Amino acid sequence: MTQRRQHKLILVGNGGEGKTVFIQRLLRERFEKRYLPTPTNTRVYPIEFIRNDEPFVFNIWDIGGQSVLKDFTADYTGADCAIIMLSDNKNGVKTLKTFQNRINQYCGNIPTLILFNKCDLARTVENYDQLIQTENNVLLCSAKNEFQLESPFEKLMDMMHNN
Ligand SMILES: Nc1nc2c(ncn2[C@@H]2O[C@H](COP(=O)(O)OP(=O)(O)OP(=O)(O)O)[C@@H](O)[C@H]2O)c(=O)[nH]1
Ligand SMILES: [Mg+2]
Repeated sequence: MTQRRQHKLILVGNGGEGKTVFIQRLLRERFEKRYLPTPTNTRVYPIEFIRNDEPFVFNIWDIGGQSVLKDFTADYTGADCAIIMLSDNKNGVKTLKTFQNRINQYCGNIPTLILFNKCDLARTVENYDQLIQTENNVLLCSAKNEFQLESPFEKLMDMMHNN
């Protein structure tokens, strides 16, 4: 019998980078223009992909970025992969190390992708160009334009396979 592979994926980043809207677009919902900060109760979205003809389920934990100063670390427990979302905000790049350290501290050395959302904005592409000089596993997407919404998961599956 085929086993469904279940993985806990934490989606983290500063408030307003587009984490929730990105998930909504993956789920084929309309683009939400307003910024509605995710409240303190983290929501989990199971999303299934097919890998080598077998189901591969990411349970995506959408962790509100406004809560970064609160003790949200309980949500990190047991994650086996992570996406740190950045976008046009320069502060996001500055706080990247904070998220990386936090993930290392609570989850160990799990496969972690840095995803620049809002690549429809020039400032995002500038931030991306700067970061790829020093970091590996960095991708661009746009939740607004539905550009590369699934590639991050293909990449993560590759990273997990090679881990
Ligand atoms: N231009 C542009 N705007 C986007 C894109 N994705 C999201 N946004 C906008 O970014 C804002 C924040 O989106 P959210 O998804 O709520 O951000 P978040 O990261 O979940 O924020 P927190 O829940 O506070 O952590 C909204 O106004 C969205 O319309 C994108 O690809 N391009
Ligand atoms: Mg949110």
